Amino acid sequence: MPFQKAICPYDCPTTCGLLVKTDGERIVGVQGDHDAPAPHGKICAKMRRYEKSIHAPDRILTPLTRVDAKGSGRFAPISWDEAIAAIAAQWRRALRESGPDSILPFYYSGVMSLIQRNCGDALFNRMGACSLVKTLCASAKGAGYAAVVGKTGCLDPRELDDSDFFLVWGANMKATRLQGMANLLRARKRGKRVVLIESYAQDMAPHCDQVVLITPGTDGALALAMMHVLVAENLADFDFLEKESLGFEEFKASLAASTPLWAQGVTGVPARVIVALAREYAAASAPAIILGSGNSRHGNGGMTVRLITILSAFTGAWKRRGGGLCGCDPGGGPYVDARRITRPDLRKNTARRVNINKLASALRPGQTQTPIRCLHVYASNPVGSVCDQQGIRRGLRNPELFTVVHERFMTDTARYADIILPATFSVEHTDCYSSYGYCTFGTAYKAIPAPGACKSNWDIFRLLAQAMGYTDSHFDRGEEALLEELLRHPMPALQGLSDGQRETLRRGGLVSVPYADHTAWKTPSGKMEIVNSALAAPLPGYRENHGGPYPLRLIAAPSVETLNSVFLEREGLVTRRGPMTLAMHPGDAAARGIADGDAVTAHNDLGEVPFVARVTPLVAKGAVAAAGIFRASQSANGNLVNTLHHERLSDIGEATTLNDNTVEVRRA
Ligand SMILES: Nc1nc2c(c(=O)[nH]1)N[C@H]1C(S)=C(S)[C@@H](COP(=O)(O)OP(=O)(O)OC[C@H]3O[C@@H](n4cnc5c(=O)[nH]c(N)nc54)[C@H](O)[C@@H]3O)O[C@H]1N2
Ligand SMILES: Nc1nc2c(c(=O)[nH]1)N[C@H]1C(S)=C(S)[C@@H](COP(=O)(O)OP(=O)(O)OC[C@H]3O[C@@H](n4cnc5c(=O)[nH]c(N)nc54)[C@H](O)[C@@H]3O)O[C@H]1N2
Ligand code: SF4
Ligand SMILES: [Mo]
Repeated sequence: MPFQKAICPYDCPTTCGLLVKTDGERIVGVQGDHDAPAPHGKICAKMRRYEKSIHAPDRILTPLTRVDAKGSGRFAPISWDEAIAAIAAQWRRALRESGPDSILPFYYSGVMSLIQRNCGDALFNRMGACSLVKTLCASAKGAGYAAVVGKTGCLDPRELDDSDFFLVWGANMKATRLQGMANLLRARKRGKRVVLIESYAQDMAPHCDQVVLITPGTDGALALAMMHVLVAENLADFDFLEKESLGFEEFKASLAASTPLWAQGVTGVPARVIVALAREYAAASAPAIILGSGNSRHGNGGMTVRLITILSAFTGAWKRRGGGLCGCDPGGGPYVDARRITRPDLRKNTARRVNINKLASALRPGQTQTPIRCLHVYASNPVGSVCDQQGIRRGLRNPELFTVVHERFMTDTARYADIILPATFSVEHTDCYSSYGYCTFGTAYKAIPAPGACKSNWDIFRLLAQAMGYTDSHFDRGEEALLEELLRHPMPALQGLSDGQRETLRRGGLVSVPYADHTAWKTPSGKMEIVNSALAAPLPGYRENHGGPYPLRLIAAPSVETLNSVFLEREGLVTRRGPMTLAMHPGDAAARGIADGDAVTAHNDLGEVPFVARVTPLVAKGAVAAAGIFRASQSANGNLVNTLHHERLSDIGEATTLNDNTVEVRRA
């Protein structure tokens, strides 16, 4: 039985290379691809049995039409012709009666390969429909980083073996960074220290030498106090900062007030720990800060990342291999010209922008703006992943709204669809992949036929374009032709590939792309912009997050066993993960008469969510943490943690603030 190269399609910075064994019809085995540059043949437990997802008994195999109330999950099979005609008829009516602002395409990160993820844009650009502002993940992190260093690449993860000290800052690497975890384990074996700065350290504590628990949303104050110590004790690289940055003198003066004692009051981290941490950081030659995305998902998230980025350069670590900030954009990309997929040139109007985090508001009836009449969801499960779950459900129940969902499973969003279209798995379509964590790019070709009537996102959008009478030749081409075009017109970052690497891409597989140039600041001023006059707050400083009136700060954390809503079809993984838990500090639990394992209810002004309490000293005092996205059927009242998330956006980057909500918790 032959093996074929494939690539993990999910929203994970590792983008592992896979080898899939087929019998021509089905996938019968999956393993890591040892030729892949990252992570050299390792894959996580979730993907080791990928075939169980692909051939799951509850997979949706035909188009479906709703036969009962919205949300009931009761559907009957229909043909593709019927489904496409019904959708086109609804769109035509909405366009005629309410205009293109009434049609909202909605997608996020279910599939991360470039064509299948982005291909709907071409159709909706041609239609003139709303444009979704896709900031559900780490846009505040990206904006905060870019505010200081522009497009300069961050510390390349391929250098981590040269780092001599690790500050894992709000990153659950065990869940989210498989390859970086290998660097960390090697480093510890060689006696290098790893310090974790976390609000919820359950998974990472065993892999670190020291755990610093911090009140969620206050990391900026810790970074400031560390820089205060570096200046006060003459440990900063003043030469480097004066020569390479804009605004260092002004910033240095402002640091006087950010004493460790002040930061202790804000962060809950003892002042002596802050001082020791700053000294240890300065004593390292090439310290690596590995920055997760959790602390950017706050009202002050962009500012927090600005401050941590400045700290990462404060001792001149950026000059040395292995030193600096890892986990932002390693630079070099983009590798292919995405406009060839999304076709912004097909749009003739100015798009109505709808922020993904404000879906509940967009669907709320009785607004001044044009009501959304048609919602088209693909590669996303907003009922589980987007804030204000109850608001979204109210919107989806509106009988005036026509909802289409492309899916592989009956998700909590699909249950509200009028029509469901059966989507493919990665091994059933062709595409290219660009890793967002490691500097790799790859291609993977269809390995098995799609089962039943399943079709890829692009094939579905091509049918819809045809039904709408859009005759642009773009919609005539299959994904193979589109991929060929992308590879024929590589962006500069892919132009330096060797003949062997180009052959790998032609046949399927991943290549390690050339190192980006990290030596010159790619900012408007050509310097590192500590003070950035283009921002509303040019001089960085501590800002409070949104917070709220309830006593406990709620954060949502990734789960090792699942990946957002992906893998919820896998009974083994879901069973190992267990019930919906809420981690609480022993002091906070005792104050409420809560013991480990108790049924509890978390509530705020948006609603109530049932959990099982996990009482642990590995969560910061005053914080509660809910890991993973679940199915509504696993919740006693059907509500998931995103019931408790507000729509509020971050300071810069228009991003989610899903870690910035407050709740009260009581025994159920
Ligand atoms: N197994 C698994 N893999 C995944 C995912 C998953 O859910 N499970 N998710 C995928 C996705 S979508 C992404 S974006 C990536 C990255 O996924 P992310 O969800 O961004 O995960 P991390 O970057 O590891 O960072 C999250 C960490 O931030 C912590 N945190 C939250 N708020 C704060 C705070 O204010 N301060 C500090 N110091 N810590 C805080 C949380 O406790 C958590 O450990 O991983 C991807 N890979
Ligand atoms: N409570 C809580 N909320 C979160 C997070 C959290 O950790 N906790 N994480 C946040 C983050 S970082 C992110 S990135 C977002 C992710 O939010 P979403 O982008 O909504 O991702 P998922 O919830 O995983 O839903 C993706 C869906 O896409 C489907 N899918 C997979 N492949 C394909 C395909 O090829 N075609 C089609 N049509 N569908 C496909 C899957 O079956 C799945 O149901 O959620 C955010 N929300
Ligand atoms: S989910 Fe992440 S770690 Fe697992 S195989 Fe995919 S890319 Fe690799
Ligand atoms: Mo994400």
